Amino acid sequence: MQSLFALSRKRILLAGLLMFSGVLAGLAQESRPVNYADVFDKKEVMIPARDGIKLHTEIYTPKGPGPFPIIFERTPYGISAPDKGYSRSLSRYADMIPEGYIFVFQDIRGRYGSEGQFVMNRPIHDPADGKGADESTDAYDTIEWLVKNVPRNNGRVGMDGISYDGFLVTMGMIHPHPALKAVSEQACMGDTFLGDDFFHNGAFRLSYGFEYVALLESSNENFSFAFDRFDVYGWYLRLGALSNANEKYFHGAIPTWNNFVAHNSYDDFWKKHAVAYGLRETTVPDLNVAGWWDQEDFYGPMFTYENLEKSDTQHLNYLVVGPWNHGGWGHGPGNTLGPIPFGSDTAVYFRQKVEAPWFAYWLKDKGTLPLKEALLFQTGTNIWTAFDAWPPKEARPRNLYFRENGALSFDAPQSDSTNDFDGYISDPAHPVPYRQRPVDRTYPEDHPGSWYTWLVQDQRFVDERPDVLTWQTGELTEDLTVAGNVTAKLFTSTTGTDSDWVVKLIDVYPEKYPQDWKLSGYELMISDEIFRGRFQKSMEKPQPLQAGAVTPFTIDLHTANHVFKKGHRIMVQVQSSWFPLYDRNPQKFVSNIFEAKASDYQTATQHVYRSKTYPSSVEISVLPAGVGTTPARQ
Ligand code: PG9
Repeated sequence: MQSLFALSRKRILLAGLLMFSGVLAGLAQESRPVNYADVFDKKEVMIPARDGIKLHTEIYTPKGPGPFPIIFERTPYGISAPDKGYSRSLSRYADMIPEGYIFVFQDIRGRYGSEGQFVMNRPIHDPADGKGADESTDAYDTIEWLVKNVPRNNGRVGMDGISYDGFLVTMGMIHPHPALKAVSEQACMGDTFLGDDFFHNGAFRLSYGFEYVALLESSNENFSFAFDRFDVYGWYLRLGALSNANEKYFHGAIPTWNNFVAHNSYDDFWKKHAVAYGLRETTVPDLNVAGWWDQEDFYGPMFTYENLEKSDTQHLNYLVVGPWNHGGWGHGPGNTLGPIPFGSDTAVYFRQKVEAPWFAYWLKDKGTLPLKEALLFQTGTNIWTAFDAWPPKEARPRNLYFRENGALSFDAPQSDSTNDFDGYISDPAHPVPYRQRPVDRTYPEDHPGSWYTWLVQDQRFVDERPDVLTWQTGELTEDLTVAGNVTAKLFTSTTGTDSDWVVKLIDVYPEKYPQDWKLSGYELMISDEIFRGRFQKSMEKPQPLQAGAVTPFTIDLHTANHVFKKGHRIMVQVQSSWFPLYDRNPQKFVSNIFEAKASDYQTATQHVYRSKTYPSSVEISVLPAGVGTTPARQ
């Protein structure tokens, strides 16, 4: 999580204390901080799970008479302040503390103060194992203990959490404890092979995967891998073939890295670690929360919402998406992301007008629900919009076709000449950087770090590269509203037998933009994704591509709620590497890329076709003006 790793734990604590060293009345206003000791009685306990493992838990009960509902958050990142002061997690709930809740924070098994063994995204246990325990049963057992043992609780519990903590919320929804009355899963990872932290469509997230597993599995406390340089682009390039990670650094001691090596396709291992494996029905009211520019887990909350919709007969499943990076709604104002302004404090709006009322409604019978179904920030216009369903049924698919001379058009190509393609040479020795260099480490402790905002970086930094193809429209003569699915439909060939395809949908600002000069000509990514060619036919059974053959790829670029404004242009870029976030494809089919040798990496000539027979395009969902979207209450 950004807030956790952007600062060291000691500095997090200091920041928390500085922010909150005042009185209760000032809590909701970040400018008037509070002294937690005046507000809460703190208790530290070890709560037994069904298999006897004890889980380290901190309980913060307000001093008033109560009764109070419980807000429960579980985490692998350590709940306690280093000096045994007040948990860092409290600061996230500043807008809910004045309402009167008992806050409970827990280290999950195998992390920090809890007993047992940590397992990354621990799957649901085999039901045949009567003594089995997992994150779902640990949540259940803890809730059972809390409602029986914590004085002045009102018998209702809510679970909340971002990212890994959000994954733990989704686990809590599986066979939930009857006292669990509402949850908010926020940026949970849904499937780490298909679309979240570790792989996207089978392409391995090298820098993120390497640094994250070192962080979580080197010890039972967070650990920061020591790089010998600031710009890790060069470090990962020098790492060479992926097999060097274990040979030179991990030496087989990092379980999740070993699992990457052992499970290099979408096998049962990944399916069992995915949220959908255990969470098959809507059981408790759930507010799914996602950020349009979440650099870690956008797939997870969107898929979880979509998945739970299928069984949501009681209307318990809701969606909020804002203009945020990973967890960006949980702290700060949310009025900008990098250089992109949003015209209002979107994160404050979420915390005060959505999250706090959500829990007050379900846990305190207070007020009304803050949303009808889906509340989504519309980027480009900077307004909140409300939908009865997401994606909206009223949107119509339209193809933006790749055309000659770098044009992008709603008109399909009519010619079928053998030259109707654009091409480049993809060289694994010179991969395209995914963000502007220097590429600093993922979670730096000593400086702000660019990982958190790379998805909004100006894509002009790769415009001139010969291995990045660009097509764009002319200046739009009227606003174009995109609401719903975005899908790339490519026809490509490669001289190799494996290949990655990266597609980006970009909003190009006018060359002169007096409203905000620094955004003149800015190329802002709206949707993006990568696909590893070996999985073109099957995610389970990777196969070589046929060298030189035109091969279709359908790449889900997820959903967007964006207005391309009059005077802007729409751009699509295609490239074959995004390094070092994604490992380099050897471009020669090998049975396991984690075991590839340096000599397996080779250059390939890539073609992207744009003919009548092979009309590559990006399909967008266009909303007719005034249809389907209502500006939400601000
Ligand atoms: N995105 C983080 C994560 C990584 C891997 C697995 C689960 C979560 C996080 O921020 O917690």
